[in-house]
Amino acid sequence: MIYPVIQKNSLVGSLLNISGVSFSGDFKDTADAVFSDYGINTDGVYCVEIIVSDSKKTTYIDELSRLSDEKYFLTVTENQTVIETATRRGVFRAANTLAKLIKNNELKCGEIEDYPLFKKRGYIEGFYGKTWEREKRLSVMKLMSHYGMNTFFYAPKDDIYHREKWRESYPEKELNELKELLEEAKKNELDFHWCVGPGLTYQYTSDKDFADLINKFKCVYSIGAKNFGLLLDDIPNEFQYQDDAETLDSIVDAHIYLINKTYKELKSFDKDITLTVCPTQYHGNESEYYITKFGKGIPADVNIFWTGAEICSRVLTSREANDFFRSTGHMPLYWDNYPVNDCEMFQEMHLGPLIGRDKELYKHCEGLISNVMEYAECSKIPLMTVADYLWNPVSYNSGNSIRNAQNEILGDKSELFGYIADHLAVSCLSRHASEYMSEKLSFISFLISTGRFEEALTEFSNYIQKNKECLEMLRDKNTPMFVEMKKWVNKFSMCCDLLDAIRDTYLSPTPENKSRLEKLLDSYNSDAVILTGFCLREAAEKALLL
Ligand code: LTM
Repeated sequence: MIYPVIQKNSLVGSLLNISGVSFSGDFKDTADAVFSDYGINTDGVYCVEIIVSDSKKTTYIDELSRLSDEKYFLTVTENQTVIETATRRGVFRAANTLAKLIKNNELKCGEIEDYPLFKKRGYIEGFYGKTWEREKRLSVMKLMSHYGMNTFFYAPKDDIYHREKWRESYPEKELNELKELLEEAKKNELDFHWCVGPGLTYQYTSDKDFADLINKFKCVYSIGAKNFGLLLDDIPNEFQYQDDAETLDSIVDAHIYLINKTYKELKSFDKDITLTVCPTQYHGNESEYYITKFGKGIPADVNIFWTGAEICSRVLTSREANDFFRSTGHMPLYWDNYPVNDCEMFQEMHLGPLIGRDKELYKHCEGLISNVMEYAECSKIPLMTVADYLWNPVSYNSGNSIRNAQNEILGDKSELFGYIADHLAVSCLSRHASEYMSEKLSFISFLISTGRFEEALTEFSNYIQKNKECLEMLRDKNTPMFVEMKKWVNKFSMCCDLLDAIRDTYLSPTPENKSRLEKLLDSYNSDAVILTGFCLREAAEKALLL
Protein backbone atom coordinates (compact mmCIF):
# COMPACT_ATOMS: atom_id res chain seq x y z
CA MET A 1 0.00 0.00 0.00
CA ILE A 2 1.31 3.45 -0.81
CA TYR A 3 0.13 6.78 0.61
CA PRO A 4 -1.91 8.80 -0.21
CA VAL A 5 -4.19 5.94 -1.21
CA ILE A 6 -4.59 5.69 -5.01
CA GLN A 7 -8.16 6.18 -6.30
CA LYS A 8 -8.30 3.31 -8.80
CA ASN A 9 -5.60 0.71 -8.67
CA SER A 10 -5.44 -2.60 -10.50
CA LEU A 11 -1.76 -3.40 -10.06
CA VAL A 12 -2.06 -7.13 -9.64
CA GLY A 13 -0.09 -8.62 -12.49
CA SER A 14 3.38 -10.08 -12.67
CA LEU A 15 6.25 -8.58 -10.75
CA LEU A 16 8.96 -6.74 -12.67
CA ASN A 17 12.51 -6.31 -11.54
CA ILE A 18 13.39 -2.63 -11.97
CA SER A 19 16.80 -1.30 -11.03
CA GLY A 20 16.32 1.99 -12.83
CA VAL A 21 14.11 3.68 -15.39
CA SER A 22 14.54 5.94 -18.35
CA PHE A 23 11.93 8.62 -18.96
CA SER A 24 11.02 9.97 -22.38
CA GLY A 25 8.45 12.51 -23.55
CA ASP A 26 7.06 15.72 -22.10
CA PHE A 27 8.35 17.10 -18.81
CA LYS A 28 10.99 14.37 -18.60
CA ASP A 29 13.05 16.80 -16.46
CA THR A 30 10.29 16.89 -13.83
CA ALA A 31 10.07 13.10 -13.65
CA ASP A 32 13.88 12.80 -13.48
CA ALA A 33 13.97 15.28 -10.59
CA VAL A 34 11.30 13.38 -8.66
CA PHE A 35 13.15 10.09 -9.07
CA SER A 36 16.37 11.69 -7.92
CA ASP A 37 14.55 12.74 -4.71
CA TYR A 38 13.74 9.08 -4.13
CA GLY A 39 17.26 7.97 -5.04
CA ILE A 40 16.13 5.91 -8.05
CA ASN A 41 18.39 5.69 -11.06
CA THR A 42 17.09 7.36 -14.26
CA ASP A 43 19.69 5.87 -16.59
CA GLY A 44 18.06 2.45 -16.39
CA VAL A 45 16.80 0.20 -19.15
CA TYR A 46 13.11 0.14 -18.24
CA CYS A 47 11.29 2.80 -20.31
CA VAL A 48 8.69 5.19 -18.98
CA GLU A 49 6.96 7.17 -21.67
CA ILE A 50 5.20 10.39 -20.70
CA ILE A 51 2.28 11.53 -22.84
CA VAL A 52 0.84 14.93 -22.02
CA SER A 53 -2.52 15.67 -23.62
CA ASP A 54 -5.29 17.94 -22.59
CA SER A 55 -8.11 15.45 -23.21
CA LYS A 56 -11.30 14.84 -21.24
CA LYS A 57 -9.82 11.54 -20.09
CA THR A 58 -6.80 13.19 -18.52
CA THR A 59 -8.58 16.09 -16.86
CA TYR A 60 -12.18 15.34 -15.94
CA ILE A 61 -13.09 13.95 -12.51
CA ASP A 62 -16.56 12.40 -12.38
CA GLU A 63 -17.05 12.65 -8.60
CA LEU A 64 -16.36 16.37 -8.75
CA SER A 65 -17.87 17.17 -12.14
CA ARG A 66 -14.86 19.36 -12.76
CA LEU A 67 -11.45 19.39 -14.36
CA SER A 68 -8.19 18.80 -12.56
CA ASP A 69 -4.67 19.42 -13.80
CA GLU A 70 -3.39 16.72 -11.42
CA LYS A 71 -5.15 13.63 -12.71
CA TYR A 72 -2.92 10.95 -14.21
CA PHE A 73 -2.91 7.40 -15.55
CA LEU A 74 -0.17 4.84 -15.17
CA THR A 75 -0.14 1.75 -17.36
CA VAL A 76 2.56 -0.66 -16.26
CA THR A 77 3.48 -3.50 -18.60
CA GLU A 78 6.50 -5.73 -18.88
CA ASN A 79 7.97 -3.65 -21.70
CA GLN A 80 7.29 -0.17 -20.41
CA THR A 81 5.18 2.16 -18.29
CA VAL A 82 3.09 4.90 -19.87
CA ILE A 83 2.15 8.03 -17.95
CA GLU A 84 -0.81 9.97 -19.34
CA THR A 85 -1.73 13.31 -17.90
CA ALA A 86 -2.45 16.91 -18.91
CA THR A 87 0.19 19.04 -17.19
CA ARG A 88 3.62 19.21 -15.57
CA ARG A 89 1.87 18.89 -12.23
CA GLY A 90 0.24 15.68 -13.40
CA VAL A 91 3.66 14.33 -14.43
CA PHE A 92 5.00 15.29 -11.00
CA ARG A 93 2.20 13.37 -9.26
CA ALA A 94 2.52 10.33 -11.53
CA ALA A 95 6.30 10.19 -11.06
CA ASN A 96 5.87 10.35 -7.28
CA THR A 97 3.48 7.43 -7.35
CA LEU A 98 5.70 5.40 -9.66
CA ALA A 99 8.73 6.05 -7.44
CA LYS A 100 6.80 4.89 -4.36
CA LEU A 101 5.58 1.80 -6.22
CA ILE A 102 9.09 0.70 -7.13
CA LYS A 103 9.85 -0.93 -3.80
CA ASN A 104 13.03 -3.01 -3.43
CA ASN A 105 13.47 -2.81 -7.20
CA GLU A 106 10.07 -4.44 -7.75
CA LEU A 107 7.06 -3.17 -9.63
CA LYS A 108 3.72 -4.86 -10.33
CA CYS A 109 1.99 -4.69 -13.72
CA GLY A 110 -1.46 -3.19 -14.10
CA GLU A 111 -3.24 0.16 -14.33
CA ILE A 112 -3.75 3.17 -12.15
CA GLU A 113 -6.12 6.11 -12.46
CA ASP A 114 -5.51 8.67 -9.79
CA TYR A 115 -6.60 12.19 -8.87
CA PRO A 116 -7.12 14.28 -5.73
CA LEU A 117 -10.57 15.01 -4.33
CA PHE A 118 -9.87 18.27 -2.48
CA LYS A 119 -8.95 21.14 -4.78
CA LYS A 120 -6.60 23.11 -2.54
CA ARG A 121 -4.53 20.88 -0.29
CA GLY A 122 -1.89 22.46 1.80
CA TYR A 123 -0.43 23.94 4.92
CA ILE A 124 0.06 27.40 6.34
CA GLU A 125 2.86 28.71 8.49
CA GLY A 126 0.29 30.73 10.38
CA PHE A 127 1.20 30.10 14.01
CA TYR A 128 2.48 32.34 16.82
CA GLY A 129 6.02 31.39 17.80
CA LYS A 130 9.51 31.02 16.43
CA THR A 131 9.39 30.97 12.64
CA TRP A 132 10.76 27.89 10.87
CA GLU A 133 14.39 27.77 9.82
CA ARG A 134 15.24 27.66 6.14
CA GLU A 135 16.31 23.99 5.97
CA LYS A 136 13.24 22.85 7.87
CA ARG A 137 10.99 24.86 5.57
CA LEU A 138 12.51 23.30 2.49
CA SER A 139 12.36 19.83 3.91
CA VAL A 140 8.66 20.10 4.88
CA MET A 141 7.88 21.49 1.42
CA LYS A 142 9.50 18.57 -0.32
CA LEU A 143 7.83 16.01 1.88
CA MET A 144 4.39 17.53 1.49
CA SER A 145 4.74 17.72 -2.27
CA HIS A 146 5.63 14.01 -2.27
CA TYR A 147 2.36 13.48 -0.42
CA GLY A 148 0.28 15.31 -2.99
CA MET A 149 -0.22 18.72 -1.39
CA ASN A 150 -0.42 21.60 -3.86
CA THR A 151 -0.62 24.74 -1.71
CA PHE A 152 1.59 26.60 0.75
CA PHE A 153 0.61 29.77 2.61
CA TYR A 154 3.33 31.95 4.07
CA ALA A 155 1.89 33.81 7.08
CA PRO A 156 4.09 33.37 10.17
CA LYS A 157 2.71 35.59 12.91
CA ASP A 158 6.24 36.22 14.17
CA ASP A 159 7.66 37.43 10.85
CA ILE A 160 7.71 41.12 11.78
CA TYR A 161 7.23 42.13 8.13
CA HIS A 162 4.02 40.11 8.02
CA ARG A 163 2.24 42.01 10.84
CA GLU A 164 3.99 44.66 12.95
CA LYS A 165 6.08 46.11 10.15
CA TRP A 166 3.59 45.44 7.37
CA ARG A 167 4.20 48.94 6.00
CA GLU A 168 7.87 48.26 5.34
CA SER A 169 9.17 46.47 2.28
CA TYR A 170 11.25 43.39 3.01
CA PRO A 171 14.97 44.18 3.29
CA GLU A 172 17.09 42.56 0.58
CA LYS A 173 18.18 39.56 2.65
CA GLU A 174 14.65 38.63 3.77
CA LEU A 175 13.31 39.21 0.25
CA ASN A 176 15.92 36.85 -1.17
CA GLU A 177 14.93 34.22 1.40
CA LEU A 178 11.31 34.58 0.36
CA LYS A 179 12.31 34.30 -3.28
CA GLU A 180 14.14 31.06 -2.61
CA LEU A 181 11.09 29.70 -0.81
CA LEU A 182 8.85 30.68 -3.69
CA GLU A 183 11.14 28.99 -6.20
CA GLU A 184 11.31 25.83 -4.10
CA ALA A 185 7.54 25.80 -3.88
CA LYS A 186 7.36 26.03 -7.65
CA LYS A 187 9.84 23.18 -8.11
CA ASN A 188 7.72 21.09 -5.78
CA GLU A 189 4.46 21.97 -7.53
CA LEU A 190 3.11 23.91 -4.56
CA ASP A 191 1.23 27.16 -5.20
CA PHE A 192 2.95 29.75 -3.05
CA HIS A 193 0.65 32.26 -1.30
CA TRP A 194 2.24 35.20 0.45
CA CYS A 195 0.13 36.86 3.13
CA VAL A 196 0.16 40.15 4.95
CA GLY A 197 -1.68 41.03 8.17
CA PRO A 198 -1.91 44.83 8.41
CA GLY A 199 -4.94 45.01 10.70
CA LEU A 200 -3.17 45.82 13.97
CA THR A 201 -2.45 49.37 12.84
CA TYR A 202 -4.15 49.86 9.46
CA GLN A 203 -6.25 53.00 9.01
CA TYR A 204 -9.01 52.10 6.55
CA THR A 205 -9.56 55.69 5.41
CA SER A 206 -5.89 56.51 4.90
CA ASP A 207 -4.65 56.79 1.30
CA LYS A 208 -1.13 56.54 2.62
CA ASP A 209 -1.82 53.20 4.37
CA PHE A 210 -3.45 51.83 1.23
CA ALA A 211 -0.46 52.91 -0.89
CA ASP A 212 1.91 51.26 1.61
CA LEU A 213 -0.11 48.07 1.48
CA ILE A 214 -0.08 47.94 -2.31
CA ASN A 215 3.66 48.67 -2.32
CA LYS A 216 4.17 45.76 0.01
CA PHE A 217 2.30 43.46 -2.37
CA LYS A 218 4.34 44.88 -5.25
CA CYS A 219 7.54 44.20 -3.37
CA VAL A 220 6.66 40.48 -3.12
CA TYR A 221 5.23 40.47 -6.67
CA SER A 222 8.66 41.62 -7.85
CA ILE A 223 10.12 38.24 -6.85
CA GLY A 224 7.42 36.33 -8.73
CA ALA A 225 4.56 35.91 -6.25
CA LYS A 226 1.07 36.09 -7.72
CA ASN A 227 -1.06 34.51 -5.01
CA PHE A 228 -1.71 36.84 -2.13
CA GLY A 229 -3.44 36.70 1.22
CA LEU A 230 -4.86 39.58 3.24
CA LEU A 231 -5.32 38.36 6.78
CA LEU A 232 -7.56 40.21 9.21
CA ASP A 233 -7.53 37.65 12.00
CA ASP A 234 -6.65 38.49 15.60
CA ILE A 235 -6.97 42.27 15.25
CA PRO A 236 -9.14 44.78 17.14
CA ASN A 237 -12.74 44.60 16.01
CA GLU A 238 -13.35 48.22 16.83
CA PHE A 239 -12.05 51.26 15.00
CA GLN A 240 -8.74 52.58 16.24
CA TYR A 241 -8.79 55.88 14.36
CA GLN A 242 -11.31 58.70 14.66
CA ASP A 243 -11.51 59.18 10.88
CA ASP A 244 -12.43 55.53 10.33
CA ALA A 245 -15.15 55.65 12.97
CA GLU A 246 -16.63 58.82 11.47
CA THR A 247 -16.47 57.71 7.83
CA LEU A 248 -17.27 54.01 7.87
CA ASP A 249 -20.43 52.38 9.24
CA SER A 250 -18.88 49.33 10.85
CA ILE A 251 -15.78 47.18 10.98
CA VAL A 252 -17.18 44.76 8.42
CA ASP A 253 -17.83 47.67 6.04
CA ALA A 254 -14.23 48.75 6.52
CA HIS A 255 -12.99 45.25 5.70
CA ILE A 256 -15.17 44.98 2.60
CA TYR A 257 -13.95 48.41 1.48
CA LEU A 258 -10.31 47.43 1.99
CA ILE A 259 -10.64 44.05 0.24
CA ASN A 260 -12.49 45.42 -2.79
CA LYS A 261 -9.99 48.26 -3.23
CA THR A 262 -7.06 45.88 -2.86
CA TYR A 263 -8.56 43.32 -5.24
CA LYS A 264 -9.19 45.97 -7.88
CA GLU A 265 -5.71 47.41 -7.59
CA LEU A 266 -3.97 44.02 -7.67
CA LYS A 267 -5.99 42.86 -10.67
CA SER A 268 -5.24 46.12 -12.48
CA PHE A 269 -1.54 45.39 -12.54
CA ASP A 270 -1.85 41.65 -13.17
CA LYS A 271 -5.13 39.85 -13.83
CA ASP A 272 -3.58 36.50 -12.85
CA ILE A 273 -3.13 37.59 -9.25
CA THR A 274 -5.33 35.71 -6.78
CA LEU A 275 -6.50 36.92 -3.39
CA THR A 276 -7.42 34.96 -0.26
CA VAL A 277 -8.70 36.74 2.81
CA CYS A 278 -9.13 35.88 6.45
CA PRO A 279 -12.06 37.67 8.09
CA THR A 280 -11.94 38.92 11.67
CA GLN A 281 -14.78 36.54 12.48
CA TYR A 282 -13.13 33.44 11.11
CA HIS A 283 -15.04 30.82 13.08
CA GLY A 284 -18.44 30.24 14.64
CA ASN A 285 -21.91 30.31 13.28
CA GLU A 286 -21.88 30.74 9.50
CA SER A 287 -24.91 33.01 9.48
CA GLU A 288 -23.70 35.73 11.87
CA TYR A 289 -23.96 39.33 10.74
CA TYR A 290 -20.26 40.01 10.15
CA ILE A 291 -19.45 36.92 8.07
CA THR A 292 -22.64 37.05 6.02
CA LYS A 293 -22.12 40.67 5.09
CA PHE A 294 -18.39 40.11 4.56
CA GLY A 295 -18.92 37.24 2.12
CA LYS A 296 -21.61 38.99 0.16
CA GLY A 297 -19.61 42.19 -0.07
CA ILE A 298 -16.45 40.87 -1.74
CA PRO A 299 -15.79 39.40 -5.22
CA ALA A 300 -16.84 35.79 -5.74
CA ASP A 301 -13.34 34.65 -6.71
CA VAL A 302 -11.76 35.83 -3.46
CA ASN A 303 -11.25 32.82 -1.19
CA ILE A 304 -12.32 33.15 2.44
CA PHE A 305 -10.47 31.38 5.23
CA TRP A 306 -12.70 29.79 7.85
CA THR A 307 -11.66 27.62 10.80
CA GLY A 308 -15.08 26.01 11.38
CA ALA A 309 -17.35 26.20 14.41
CA GLU A 310 -14.40 26.83 16.73
CA ILE A 311 -10.95 28.37 16.40
CA CYS A 312 -9.65 24.83 16.70
CA SER A 313 -12.55 22.72 15.51
CA ARG A 314 -13.05 19.16 16.67
CA VAL A 315 -15.15 18.44 13.60
CA LEU A 316 -15.63 20.03 10.17
CA THR A 317 -18.89 19.01 8.55
CA SER A 318 -20.38 19.23 5.08
CA ARG A 319 -23.52 20.72 6.58
CA GLU A 320 -21.60 23.63 8.11
CA ALA A 321 -19.71 24.15 4.85
CA ASN A 322 -23.02 24.29 2.99
CA ASP A 323 -24.45 26.77 5.47
CA PHE A 324 -21.35 28.91 5.00
CA PHE A 325 -21.91 28.91 1.25
CA ARG A 326 -25.58 29.79 1.66
CA SER A 327 -24.79 32.73 3.96
CA THR A 328 -21.76 34.15 2.24
CA GLY A 329 -21.92 33.04 -1.40
CA HIS A 330 -18.43 31.52 -1.03
CA MET A 331 -17.37 27.98 -0.31
CA PRO A 332 -15.05 28.09 2.70
CA LEU A 333 -11.33 27.58 2.36
CA TYR A 334 -10.62 25.80 5.63
CA TRP A 335 -7.82 27.16 7.76
CA ASP A 336 -7.66 24.04 9.87
CA ASN A 337 -6.08 24.75 13.22
CA TYR A 338 -4.52 21.31 13.52
CA PRO A 339 -1.75 20.38 14.37
CA VAL A 340 -0.88 23.94 15.54
CA ASN A 341 -0.02 24.06 19.25
CA ASP A 342 0.60 27.76 19.96
CA CYS A 343 -0.97 30.14 22.55
CA GLU A 344 -2.87 28.26 25.26
CA MET A 345 -2.01 24.92 23.61
CA PHE A 346 1.73 25.43 24.05
CA GLN A 347 2.07 22.59 26.55
CA GLU A 348 0.59 20.06 24.14
CA MET A 349 2.40 18.23 21.36
CA HIS A 350 0.08 17.21 18.54
CA LEU A 351 1.34 14.02 16.97
CA GLY A 352 -1.98 12.28 16.35
CA PRO A 353 -3.60 11.84 12.94
CA LEU A 354 -6.18 14.20 11.47
CA ILE A 355 -9.67 13.04 12.44
CA GLY A 356 -13.19 14.49 12.55
CA ARG A 357 -13.37 15.91 9.02
CA ASP A 358 -16.29 14.68 6.90
CA LYS A 359 -15.45 12.30 4.09
CA GLU A 360 -17.50 14.39 1.67
CA LEU A 361 -16.22 17.79 2.76
CA TYR A 362 -14.31 18.11 -0.52
CA LYS A 363 -17.62 18.65 -2.32
CA HIS A 364 -18.47 21.69 -0.24
CA CYS A 365 -15.27 23.67 0.20
CA GLU A 366 -12.44 25.25 -1.76
CA GLY A 367 -9.91 23.17 0.12
CA LEU A 368 -8.22 22.72 3.44
CA ILE A 369 -5.04 24.34 4.65
CA SER A 370 -3.55 22.97 7.82
CA ASN A 371 -1.95 25.35 10.32
CA VAL A 372 1.31 23.81 11.54
CA MET A 373 3.22 23.73 14.82
CA GLU A 374 6.26 25.84 15.62
CA TYR A 375 8.02 22.44 15.57
CA ALA A 376 8.60 21.75 11.88
CA GLU A 377 10.01 18.24 12.20
CA CYS A 378 7.21 17.17 14.51
CA SER A 379 4.62 18.75 12.21
CA LYS A 380 5.60 16.36 9.44
CA ILE A 381 3.84 13.37 11.01
CA PRO A 382 0.36 14.89 11.45
CA LEU A 383 0.76 16.82 8.16
CA MET A 384 1.28 13.59 6.26
CA THR A 385 -2.07 12.37 7.55
CA VAL A 386 -3.64 15.67 6.46
CA ALA A 387 -2.19 15.13 2.99
CA ASP A 388 -3.56 11.56 2.89
CA TYR A 389 -7.01 12.75 3.89
CA LEU A 390 -7.03 15.56 1.33
CA TRP A 391 -6.02 13.38 -1.60
CA ASN A 392 -8.43 10.55 -0.89
CA PRO A 393 -10.81 11.29 2.01
CA VAL A 394 -13.09 8.42 1.06
CA SER A 395 -10.40 5.78 1.65
CA TYR A 396 -8.69 7.69 4.45
CA ASN A 397 -8.00 5.57 7.52
CA SER A 398 -6.41 7.65 10.27
CA GLY A 399 -4.76 4.66 11.98
CA ASN A 400 -3.10 3.36 8.81
CA SER A 401 -2.14 6.85 7.76
CA ILE A 402 -0.40 7.72 11.04
CA ARG A 403 1.45 4.39 11.10
CA ASN A 404 2.73 5.02 7.60
CA ALA A 405 3.77 8.56 8.58
CA GLN A 406 5.68 7.34 11.63
CA ASN A 407 7.40 4.62 9.59
CA GLU A 408 8.33 7.03 6.85
CA ILE A 409 9.74 9.67 9.19
CA LEU A 410 11.33 7.44 11.81
CA GLY A 411 12.13 4.22 9.95
CA ASP A 412 13.30 1.53 12.37
CA LYS A 413 12.86 3.90 15.31
CA SER A 414 9.12 4.05 14.77
CA GLU A 415 8.21 0.99 16.85
CA LEU A 416 9.87 2.32 20.01
CA PHE A 417 8.59 5.81 19.22
CA GLY A 418 5.10 4.36 19.60
CA TYR A 419 5.57 4.36 23.41
CA ILE A 420 5.67 8.16 23.58
CA ALA A 421 3.41 8.75 20.58
CA ASP A 422 0.74 6.80 22.46
CA HIS A 423 0.43 9.83 24.74
CA LEU A 424 0.90 12.75 22.39
CA ALA A 425 -2.44 12.66 20.64
CA VAL A 426 -4.36 14.93 23.02
CA SER A 427 -5.56 17.95 21.06
CA CYS A 428 -8.70 19.81 20.02
CA LEU A 429 -9.52 16.73 17.92
CA SER A 430 -9.56 14.30 20.78
CA ARG A 431 -9.08 14.35 24.54
CA HIS A 432 -8.34 10.62 24.53
CA ALA A 433 -4.78 9.42 24.43
CA SER A 434 -2.53 6.84 26.09
CA GLU A 435 -4.75 4.06 24.79
CA TYR A 436 -1.95 1.52 24.78
CA MET A 437 -0.83 2.43 28.30
CA SER A 438 -4.44 2.30 29.55
CA GLU A 439 -4.86 -1.15 28.09
CA LYS A 440 -1.59 -2.35 29.60
CA LEU A 441 -2.34 -1.00 33.06
CA SER A 442 -5.87 -2.42 33.01
CA PHE A 443 -4.54 -5.81 31.99
CA ILE A 444 -1.91 -5.71 34.74
CA SER A 445 -4.62 -4.76 37.28
CA PHE A 446 -6.71 -7.65 36.05
CA LEU A 447 -3.81 -10.08 36.50
CA ILE A 448 -3.23 -8.80 40.03
CA SER A 449 -6.92 -9.00 40.92
CA THR A 450 -6.97 -12.64 39.83
CA GLY A 451 -3.88 -13.49 41.84
CA ARG A 452 -1.49 -13.85 38.88
CA PHE A 453 1.24 -11.71 40.45
CA GLU A 454 4.20 -13.22 38.57
CA GLU A 455 2.57 -12.63 35.21
CA ALA A 456 1.58 -9.11 36.22
CA LEU A 457 5.12 -8.35 37.26
CA THR A 458 6.55 -9.64 33.98
CA GLU A 459 4.02 -7.65 31.94
CA PHE A 460 4.68 -4.49 33.91
CA SER A 461 8.47 -4.88 33.84
CA ASN A 462 8.48 -5.47 30.09
CA TYR A 463 6.33 -2.44 29.51
CA ILE A 464 8.56 -0.25 31.69
CA GLN A 465 11.64 -1.60 29.93
CA LYS A 466 10.23 -0.65 26.51
CA ASN A 467 9.41 2.84 27.79
CA LYS A 468 12.97 3.23 29.03
CA GLU A 469 14.37 2.10 25.69
CA CYS A 470 12.14 4.64 24.01
CA LEU A 471 13.39 7.32 26.41
CA GLU A 472 17.00 6.41 25.67
CA MET A 473 16.31 6.71 21.96
CA LEU A 474 14.59 10.09 22.38
CA ARG A 475 17.71 11.52 24.05
CA ASP A 476 19.57 11.29 20.75
CA LYS A 477 20.58 14.85 19.89
CA ASN A 478 21.16 13.97 16.24
CA THR A 479 17.50 13.45 15.49
CA PRO A 480 16.02 16.94 14.95
CA MET A 481 12.53 15.77 15.78
CA PHE A 482 13.58 14.47 19.19
CA VAL A 483 15.41 17.74 19.90
CA GLU A 484 12.17 19.64 19.19
CA MET A 485 10.36 17.35 21.64
CA LYS A 486 12.68 18.13 24.57
CA LYS A 487 9.92 19.36 26.91
CA TRP A 488 7.80 16.26 26.31
CA VAL A 489 10.79 13.94 26.52
CA ASN A 490 11.52 15.35 30.00
CA LYS A 491 7.95 14.69 31.04
CA PHE A 492 8.15 11.21 29.56
CA SER A 493 11.23 10.60 31.67
CA MET A 494 9.16 11.54 34.76
CA CYS A 495 6.51 9.13 33.53
CA CYS A 496 9.08 6.32 33.33
CA ASP A 497 10.24 7.04 36.90
CA LEU A 498 6.65 7.04 38.03
CA LEU A 499 5.97 3.67 36.40
CA ASP A 500 9.01 2.26 38.16
CA ALA A 501 7.80 3.59 41.49
CA ILE A 502 4.28 2.23 40.95
CA ARG A 503 5.69 -1.23 40.26
CA ASP A 504 8.00 -1.10 43.28
CA THR A 505 5.14 -0.03 45.52
CA TYR A 506 2.96 -2.87 44.27
CA LEU A 507 5.73 -5.33 44.95
CA SER A 508 6.62 -3.90 48.28
CA PRO A 509 4.27 -1.28 49.73
CA THR A 510 6.79 0.01 52.28
CA PRO A 511 6.53 3.58 53.66
CA GLU A 512 9.74 4.48 51.75
CA ASN A 513 8.35 3.26 48.44
CA LYS A 514 5.04 4.99 49.08
CA SER A 515 6.69 8.27 49.95
CA ARG A 516 8.93 8.11 46.84
CA LEU A 517 5.85 7.41 44.71
CA GLU A 518 3.95 10.32 46.26
CA LYS A 519 6.83 12.70 45.61
CA LEU A 520 7.16 11.58 42.00
CA LEU A 521 3.43 11.90 41.49
CA ASP A 522 3.48 15.43 42.92
CA SER A 523 6.32 16.56 40.69
CA TYR A 524 4.72 14.86 37.67
CA ASN A 525 1.42 16.64 38.35
CA SER A 526 2.98 20.01 39.04
CA ASP A 527 4.87 20.03 35.73
CA ALA A 528 2.53 21.84 33.33
CA VAL A 529 3.73 20.04 30.20
CA ILE A 530 0.97 17.75 28.98
CA LEU A 531 1.87 14.12 28.41
CA THR A 532 -0.90 12.06 29.90
CA GLY A 533 -3.17 12.24 32.87
CA PHE A 534 -5.75 9.98 34.24
CA CYS A 535 -4.54 6.42 33.84
CA LEU A 536 -1.15 7.04 35.44
CA ARG A 537 -2.68 8.80 38.41
CA GLU A 538 -5.24 6.03 38.82
CA ALA A 539 -2.54 3.35 38.83
CA ALA A 540 -0.43 5.34 41.26
CA GLU A 541 -3.35 5.88 43.60
CA LYS A 542 -4.17 2.18 43.60
CA ALA A 543 -0.57 1.41 44.52
CA LEU A 544 -0.67 3.96 47.33
CA LEU A 545 -3.76 2.34 48.83
CA LEU A 546 -1.97 -0.97 49.29
O1 LTM B 1 -6.77 30.78 13.31
C1 LTM B 1 -6.54 31.88 12.89
C2 LTM B 1 -7.24 32.34 11.66
N1 LTM B 1 -5.69 32.75 13.45
C3 LTM B 1 -4.89 32.44 14.63
C4 LTM B 1 -3.72 31.55 14.28
O2 LTM B 1 -2.68 32.36 13.83
C5 LTM B 1 -3.28 30.70 15.47
O3 LTM B 1 -2.17 29.93 15.13
C6 LTM B 1 -4.46 29.84 15.84
C7 LTM B 1 -4.18 28.81 16.91
O4 LTM B 1 -3.87 29.42 18.13
N2 LTM B 1 -5.52 30.70 16.29
C8 LTM B 1 -5.76 31.86 15.70
O5 LTM B 1 -6.70 32.51 16.08
